[in-house]
Amino acid sequence: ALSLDKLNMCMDAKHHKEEPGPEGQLYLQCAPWRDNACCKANTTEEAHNDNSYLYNFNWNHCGAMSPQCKKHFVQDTCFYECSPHLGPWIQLADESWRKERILDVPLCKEDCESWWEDCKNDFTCKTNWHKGWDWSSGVNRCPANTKCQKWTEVFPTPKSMCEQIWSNSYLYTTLTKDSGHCMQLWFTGPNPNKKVAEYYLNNAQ
Ligand code: FOL
Repeated sequence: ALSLDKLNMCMDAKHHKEEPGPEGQLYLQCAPWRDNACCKANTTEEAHNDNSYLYNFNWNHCGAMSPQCKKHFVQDTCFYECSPHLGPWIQLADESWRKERILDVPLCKEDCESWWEDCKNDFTCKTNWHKGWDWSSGVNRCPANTKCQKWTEVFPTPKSMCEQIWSNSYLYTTLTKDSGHCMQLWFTGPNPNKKVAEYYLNNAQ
């Protein structure tokens, strides 16, 4: 947040570094960010654990989340904690646990759709996973006024899931990875999102 460089900065949130930089040992699914990251190695290890200390968040709040669904939440955590190219979408947040958040990051269609496809046989009780949980046990449980439902009842479309689950962190788009105009959760090699951030900075949304 101290940075004036919107193309290379970290948000002021719970676990982010002040400034991005290389991290040799980023864990498994977070390894693609190792050349330049806002996360520390221990954050990326924790990101792969259930009920991790990052947010004490329980993916298994409606029975065990399937492994194919969980891998997308791990990837989302890597993207959220590690990305140094979210500057154009960083906003002040009015929340106890972070000063800044991301809003309306244009997500590539493939990443949103494969996430929803891999989760569509899972269950959840809430559309917004940021707010309104029962934390009395230390991890989030479904609040009393809710019931576990099929994923597709709670999130009828990929767009509804990608936009609602984290309070509009993401904007659903029909842009594909090859457009260069949407952000990718899944990539190998050099981070393709730097050019995307550059595009949106120059074309002031
Ligand atoms: N991924 C993305 N893409 N964007 C995000 O904003 C994001 N945020 C988290 C994880 N991955 C993300 C953090 N998740 C609570 C719940 C979830 C969470 C962080 C904190 C939580 O404590 N909720 C309380 C309200 C807390 C408060 O606002 O003071 C609750 O009522 O359930």
